[in-house]
Amino acid sequence: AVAPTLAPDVDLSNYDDEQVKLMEEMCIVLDRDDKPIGAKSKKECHLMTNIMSGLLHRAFSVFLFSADGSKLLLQQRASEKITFPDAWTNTCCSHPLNVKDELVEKDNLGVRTAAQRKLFHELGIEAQDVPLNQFHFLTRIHYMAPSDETWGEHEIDYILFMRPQHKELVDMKPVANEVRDVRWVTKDELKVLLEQGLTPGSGIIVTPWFKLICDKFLFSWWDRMLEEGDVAKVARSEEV
Ligand code: DMA
Ligand code: MN
Repeated sequence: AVAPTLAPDVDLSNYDDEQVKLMEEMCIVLDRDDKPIGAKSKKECHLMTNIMSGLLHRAFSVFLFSADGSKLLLQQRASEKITFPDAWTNTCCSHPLNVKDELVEKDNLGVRTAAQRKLFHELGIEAQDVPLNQFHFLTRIHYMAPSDETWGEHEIDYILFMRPQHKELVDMKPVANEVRDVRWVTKDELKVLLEQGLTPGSGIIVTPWFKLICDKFLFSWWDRMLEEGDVAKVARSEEV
């Protein structure tokens, strides 16, 4: 059973109405072995007070590539986001919710279903352009990171790659209170962005999970994807 958590009356009145409403979504609460043990609101899951007492939830991070694999789609989070506003990050991140479709564990179907839902919700990418069977699961990472004194993340994050082949760059229509900007970057352009993220005064912020994934895995996986010519092969060798 999940321990009770505090939901103190944090003042959300200065935030975007839609972002506040999304704090009512029910996330999947996990034990240390990634086993679902219950559900808590997105608000409860992202309060540092609860995170400090060990509350952990399930998440995903999508990396969407161009058809030739040379470019990765990045987003800059909207200023309206309650956690990590204005930070540059991978294509799309969010949480599978505590609903039947998104709890399915076989072949990570629940996580892939949530990823397809959020690519449309944040970036206006049509489901038919990002079919469920083209998401490739690479690995999971367990991490914790504060955003400010009140909010933060503590997740087991499922990393998904996709490289759709039907056109060079997928069509999108970013949603203003989710995404401030988007950019397709090459490996070298990404390295410059990460350097800027480390340079005080550059005005560039990079999310902690994206930085972690870049530091640990992304560039070697990206190289292998191009060598193999097939993202599925990289995924099969990486699965845990
Ligand atoms: C949460 O992403 C997931 C990770 C991996 C940090 P998010 O804050 O973008 O979630 P949402 O889009 O649901 O607000
Ligand atoms: Mn989260």
